[in-house]
Amino acid sequence: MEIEIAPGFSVTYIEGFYEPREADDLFHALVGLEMTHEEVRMRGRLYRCRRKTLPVGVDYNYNPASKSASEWTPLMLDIKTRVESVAGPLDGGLVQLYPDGNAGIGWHEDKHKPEVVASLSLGAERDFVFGVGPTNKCTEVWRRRLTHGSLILVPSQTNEAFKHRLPPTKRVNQPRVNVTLRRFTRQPGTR
Ligand SMILES: O=C(O)CCC(=O)C(=O)O
Repeated sequence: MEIEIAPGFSVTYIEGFYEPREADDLFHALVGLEMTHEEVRMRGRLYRCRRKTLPVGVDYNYNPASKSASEWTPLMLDIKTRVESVAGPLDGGLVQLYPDGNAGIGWHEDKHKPEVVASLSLGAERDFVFGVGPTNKCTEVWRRRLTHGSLILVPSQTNEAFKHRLPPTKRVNQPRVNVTLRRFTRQPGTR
């Protein structure tokens, strides 16, 4: 389903992209992966995030502290192939574990102008928000609760015109896994 998040800007949201039983299996396989806390370097300081991450396939230098990618595994290649059936060719991926509602991700746009960002949600339902304006004063324009097994496709125009975030929430005390796959217009390793 194509959804207009603001006049002229859309995303595609596919509820049940993985049906519940498959989504459960995938969630359990991914939650068992070895992931390490995400670290972000900002204004010379290193911050340790609550969420854990595992980059796969292609190095994605979105932050000076971003990690090197691991090799594709059969599990990750299966996900990539399945997501490519609706998103077209994809380069690399990032698996993220939000252990509970205290973990989130702040306002940002995806760096290096990906042509498309395909984002798969598994586990606890969390709100995903788009906003406009500078990072410290971003105004929310659209919000959607992303369900277990759903996929959201964000085209480059929407990624570049808006920031997005996953706000922390007291409502959730269960883990969520996100797999984000991207197609880049140029080598992501170049800063
Ligand atoms: O977990 C999510 O749904 C959002 C992830 C995200 O914004 C990102 O990886 O850039």
